Amino acid sequence: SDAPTLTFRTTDLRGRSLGLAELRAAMPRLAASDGSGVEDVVRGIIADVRSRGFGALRDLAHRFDGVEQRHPRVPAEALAAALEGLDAGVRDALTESIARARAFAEAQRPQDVTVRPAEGASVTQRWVPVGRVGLYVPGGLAVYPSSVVMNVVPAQAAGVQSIALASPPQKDNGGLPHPTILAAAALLGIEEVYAIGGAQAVIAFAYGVPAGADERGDLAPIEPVDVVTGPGNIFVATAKRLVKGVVGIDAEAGPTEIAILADATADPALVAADLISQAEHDPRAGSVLVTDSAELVERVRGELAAQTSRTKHRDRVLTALAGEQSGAVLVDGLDAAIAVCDAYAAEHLEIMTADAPAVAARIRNAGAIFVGDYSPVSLGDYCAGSNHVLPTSGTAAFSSGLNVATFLRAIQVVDYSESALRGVAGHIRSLSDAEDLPAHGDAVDVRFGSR
Ligand code: HSO
Ligand code: ZN
Repeated sequence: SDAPTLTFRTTDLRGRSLGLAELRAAMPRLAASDGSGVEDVVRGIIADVRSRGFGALRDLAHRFDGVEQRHPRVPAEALAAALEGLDAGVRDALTESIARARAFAEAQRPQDVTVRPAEGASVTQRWVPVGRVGLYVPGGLAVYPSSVVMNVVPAQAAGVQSIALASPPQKDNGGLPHPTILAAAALLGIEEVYAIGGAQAVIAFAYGVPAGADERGDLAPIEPVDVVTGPGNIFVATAKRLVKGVVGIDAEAGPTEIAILADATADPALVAADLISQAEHDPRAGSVLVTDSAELVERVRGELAAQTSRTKHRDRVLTALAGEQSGAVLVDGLDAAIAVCDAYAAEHLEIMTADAPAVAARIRNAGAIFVGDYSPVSLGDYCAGSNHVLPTSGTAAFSSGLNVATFLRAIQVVDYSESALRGVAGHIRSLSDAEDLPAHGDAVDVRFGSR
C-alpha cells in the first residue's frame, strides 16, 4: 500500500490584528467533545458501586476487564515480586526521575505566614496536607510508570499520610495491574494498591467501599480519599468531573499538546522531532509550531516528512499532525508570536529562538515552558525534575500543573487577645449593624459585659 503522506497545515495570521477570542478560535485545537452518552454510563456505575460495593466492583471487573475478582487489593508479595522483576535500566531511570522530582517538590513546600495586625493579635496561614489521596493509573495502550512518579512524588512531598493507587486488572497478569505499574508503586513505597479500572476506581476512591463479606469471609473496606488524581480515558475524566465536590480532583486532562515558539534561528530537525514526540501519544494529540519564518515552516515540513517515515508509531503521529488540532501558525514577529502562544495557553511550550530565556520570561500562559535547544518536552516527561501532569486544552490560562500545593490546604488561624478584640469591637458593631446581622456584634459585646 502507499506510504501515508504528511499533512501539516499552515494558518497564516500575518497582517491580521485579532482580538483574544478571535485568536483563540483561529488557533489549531480540537473541538471539545460532548461526552453526554458517557455521562449516563458513568452515573450508572456510580449508583451501582455506591449501592452494591464490592459486588458491583466484582461484576465490573468481569464485564470490562474479563477477570474474576474476590477483592481488588493487590497483595504485598505481588508488589515485591514486580519490583524484583523490574528491568535494571528502567529501575535506575525511575530512581533518578524520582530523586529529581522529589528534590523539586520538597523545595516547593510553602512557608506558613503570620501577620500581627495589632498588639496581641495574630492571623496565620498554615499549610496542611490532605489526609488521603487516590491515584488512578491507566492500564490500556498507555502504561506510564513515569506518571506514577509524577502523581505520587508531590503528594509525598506535601506530607500526605495515606496514598492509595488503582489501575485496571490485566487478564494476562493474573488479574493484577500491569507489572511495571506495580513496580513503580513499590519503588515509591506505596503499599495500598487496587486492581480496579476506569470510572469505578475513581468512584471507589471518592465514596469509599464499605466492608463486606462473602462465603469465604470478610472483605476489608476501601476508605474514601480527599483528592483523586491521575489521567485516564473519557470515562475516567467524566467520573472525576462527576465526583468533583465530593472530593478534590486534579485537572481533567485532555489529549496532550506541544507548541513550539520558534524564529528563523531554530533548527528544523529539532522542531520536527519534538512535534513528533508528543504526537506519538495519541492521534488526537496537538502539535503546533508558531513562527514568523515562512522558510522555517517549509523546512520543518520537510523534516516532518523525513522523520515520520522512520518513526515507530507512524500512523498515530501522521493522524495527529494532520488533525485540526495541529499545524503551523505564521505571525508577523516575536511580539505577535508571544501573543498567539499566550492565547493558545499550551500544555507544553518550547522556546527555540535567539535569546530563548528572554522570550520565555515574557510568556504568561503555559503549563510548562521548555527553554532552548537542550530542554525538549521528553526531558520534562521523564527526568527534568518538573512534573508532567499539566493543564491541557487552554486551561493553563487559569490552572497549574501538579505540584505540592495540589495536595495542601491553607488554613487561616485567628488568635486575638481580649484587648486586641476590644480594639476592633466598635468596627464589628458598625459592620454587623450595616449588614442587619446584630447578633454578630452582640457576640463581641457580650465578652465585655455590655450588650
Ligand atoms: N507527555 C505526557 C506525559 C508522558 N510522556 C508520559 C511520556 N510518558 C503528558 O504530559
Ligand atoms: Zn510525553
